[in-house]
Amino acid sequence: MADRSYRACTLCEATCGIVVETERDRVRSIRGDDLDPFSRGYVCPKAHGLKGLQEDPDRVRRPLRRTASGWQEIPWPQALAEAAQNLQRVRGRHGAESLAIFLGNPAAHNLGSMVYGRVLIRALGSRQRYSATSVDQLPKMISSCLLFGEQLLVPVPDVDRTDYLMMIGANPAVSNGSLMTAPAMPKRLRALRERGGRLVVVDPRRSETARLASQHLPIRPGTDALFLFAIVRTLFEEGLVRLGRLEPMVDGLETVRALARGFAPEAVSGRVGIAAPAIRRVAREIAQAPTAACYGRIGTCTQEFGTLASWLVDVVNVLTGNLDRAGGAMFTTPAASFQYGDTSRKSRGIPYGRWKSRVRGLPEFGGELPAVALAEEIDTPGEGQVHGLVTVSGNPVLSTPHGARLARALDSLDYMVAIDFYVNETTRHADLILPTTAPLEHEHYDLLLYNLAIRNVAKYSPATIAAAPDAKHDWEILLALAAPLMGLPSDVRALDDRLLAEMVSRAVGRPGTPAASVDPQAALAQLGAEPGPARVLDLLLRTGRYGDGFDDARDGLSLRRLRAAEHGLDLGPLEPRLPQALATPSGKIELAHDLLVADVDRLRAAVGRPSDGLVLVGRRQLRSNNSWMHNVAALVKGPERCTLLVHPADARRLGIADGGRARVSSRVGSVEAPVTVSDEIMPGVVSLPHGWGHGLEGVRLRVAAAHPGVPSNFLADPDSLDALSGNAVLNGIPVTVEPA
Ligand SMILES: Nc1nc2c(c(=O)[nH]1)N[C@H]1C(S)=C(S)[C@@H](COP(=O)(O)OP(=O)(O)OC[C@H]3O[C@@H](n4cnc5c(=O)[nH]c(N)nc54)[C@H](O)[C@@H]3O)O[C@H]1N2
Ligand SMILES: Nc1nc2c(c(=O)[nH]1)N[C@H]1C(S)=C(S)[C@@H](COP(=O)(O)OP(=O)(O)OC[C@H]3O[C@@H](n4cnc5c(=O)[nH]c(N)nc54)[C@H](O)[C@@H]3O)O[C@H]1N2
Ligand code: SF4
Ligand SMILES: [Mo]
Repeated sequence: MADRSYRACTLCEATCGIVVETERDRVRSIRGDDLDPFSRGYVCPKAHGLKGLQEDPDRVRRPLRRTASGWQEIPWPQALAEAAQNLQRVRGRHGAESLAIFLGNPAAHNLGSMVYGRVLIRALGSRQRYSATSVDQLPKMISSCLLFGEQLLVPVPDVDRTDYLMMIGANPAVSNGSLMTAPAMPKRLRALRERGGRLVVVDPRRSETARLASQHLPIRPGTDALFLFAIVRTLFEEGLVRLGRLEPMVDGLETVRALARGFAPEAVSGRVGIAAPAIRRVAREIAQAPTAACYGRIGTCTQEFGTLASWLVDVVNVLTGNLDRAGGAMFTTPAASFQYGDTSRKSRGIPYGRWKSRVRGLPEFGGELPAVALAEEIDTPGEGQVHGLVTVSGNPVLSTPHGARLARALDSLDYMVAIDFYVNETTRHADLILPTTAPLEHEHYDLLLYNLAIRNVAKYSPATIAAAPDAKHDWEILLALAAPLMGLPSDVRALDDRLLAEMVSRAVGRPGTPAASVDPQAALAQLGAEPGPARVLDLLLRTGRYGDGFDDARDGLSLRRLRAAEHGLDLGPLEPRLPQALATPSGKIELAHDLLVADVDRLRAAVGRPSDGLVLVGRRQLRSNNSWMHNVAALVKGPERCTLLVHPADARRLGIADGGRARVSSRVGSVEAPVTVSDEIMPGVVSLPHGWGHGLEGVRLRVAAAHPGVPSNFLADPDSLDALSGNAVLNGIPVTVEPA
């Protein structure tokens, strides 16, 4: 008899509900869960890939230690002891700042890492902290922090109710959405059109989303801030600014008006590649639509003016009165969150630039340094040089700029430990690989993504498959490494009890929450003795916005209630949260923070700049997931996907043909890829997907090795960044292309 388990897919941000049928702990089938109130049966082909991942013979299942003759399996107690000893040895010899950590994307999709990643970070006690954030959404987090006072207070488009959606630098028909948790985006976008709404897509490529749109505006990469400023300027010039109920909440309006003067549509149009009348038309349409939302994603972040572009997206939402109203761009009210209602944050100021990176002086944000600095911090000698590294679910050799240099730097480390279940382009450099359980083997809750969902939702996923008796979850490994670094006995259970007590004392007794009058000891007792992230989740649920406040008789959320709702809970449409949610020093929306205003000079200088020539952008593909899942046969079969997309006019000029091969070169590297000629990409722009390049020596991915592709980030230049945030430029990289 088959068992059936209902859970969320954890591969991307859409959180689709899936039904997994198993028999004796083997997956029989995976399909969309029709009864999930949020995804209603929708899944993409990657969900089924979870079966391939579960069964993958290349997946590492026991700790691997590097030896002169190759990888050697060692028992867990020995592996954890060795890791702790070596990290302490490096710290003893070179100081706390010599240890670095890189947290990759799946850490944001893993409950254990979300809860305990910060514990290992604290235990390392180093400022050398890196993550995928700075090759992704960092500019949006800074912009939200400046505008609203909180980095996770990111507005999401109210997709299901809006009349007008402008999407800039996002392709949710393929990515299934980002900083916008919304399963079944293709269906939601079609529904928007069917109810008479308009979808405008601003993208250098006629993407899969652009094909669903009312209008596609091809834009020259990296010029979104100019485009958006021209819209802002038009709104002011044509008297279209209507703050509505936001009026008393906004500070800095006149500064924005003054700044926008230099960016008339006619002045920027040549650089942006969109005609001035088209820019004006979009501005009028947004202002005049009953409701509208402007949404920018990775194309607006991973570029030279990422923070300005991210900020201007919300400036447009504010100026048109669409922020925080139904059908506009709204804030989620999550059921469980480390941030929600934490009023103590309000006075802390902007966590930006409190320290700088050692080699290049790049600013910290939220305690992290930009990923573009990691390689130089390892390979540049001197006081504070990085000698030891922990990676957690990250593959920075493929995912961050100039991967070839990073790969060399990793080899020069004194010690590296990777928490990951594959020997891939990054972990092949480790001295020790500590494998974790696979997604179906651990319980889950989207603590992060449900802060950004387009409806208020909550869903708990139980473990579907029992992990092997000697397998370890991310959280167990994180705590096992943290304890000795904190000078504590390596007793995961004791450390977890201690951490929980700290969290409880912070979470209960806060005025205005359901647990305002709860006694910490009583709360601790109710959370039980079982260590791990589940009881932390229970704490956050019960003390959160919809919580039962530790009163079983009350009609509120607890983990027990959530578990009983096995398909997940819909807690309703988004509701206005301003001004209460604002956490800025002034308590207002700070529309023109000094840091942003100062950066506008840099943008102004770009208006008259000559074109960069041919530039490279990325593209996501439905069956890929960043740099992994390429070892699942069903997801890589078929024609080669890692191809260079070239416009026919460019192909003619360059002498390259569809199906031929081309050499693409940038300041830092060169790769050779097959060519696809198509007018879906605009002239002057070429595109390569990222996350490929599995042909590197030492990678143990047998399926991926047969479809290796090329590492596009060997072309990305670590010197090219959004100066304000330090975020990498991954789109708009100047390249030359020639026949290979
Ligand atoms: N050129 C270019 N570069 C990009 C991007 C782009 O658009 N263009 N996108 C950027 C973005 S948005 C991101 S988020 C980054 C992603 O880049 P990274 O953060 O480096 O992450 P991934 O490439 O997804 O690699 C994930 C790793 O985690 C492992 N893993 C998966 N699940 C788990 C788990 O539960 N536990 C543990 N311990 N390990 C696990 C996988 O085996 C894999 O090694 O790439 C960035 N790089
Ligand atoms: N199938 C699949 N889904 C994924 C992922 C995956 O790897 N594969 N990764 C997940 C992750 S980690 C993330 S962060 C999200 C990202 O989700 P999205 O932000 O939707 O990312 P992309 O699909 O890369 O779409 C970015 C678009 O920006 C365009 N673009 C490039 N440069 C510019 C520019 O300068 N200006 C403008 N306006 N547009 C530009 C590109 O042509 C592309 O169409 O996707 C997630 N979902
Ligand atoms: S869109 Fe695909 S990968 Fe993303 S959560 Fe849904 S099924 Fe998983
Ligand atoms: Mo990402």
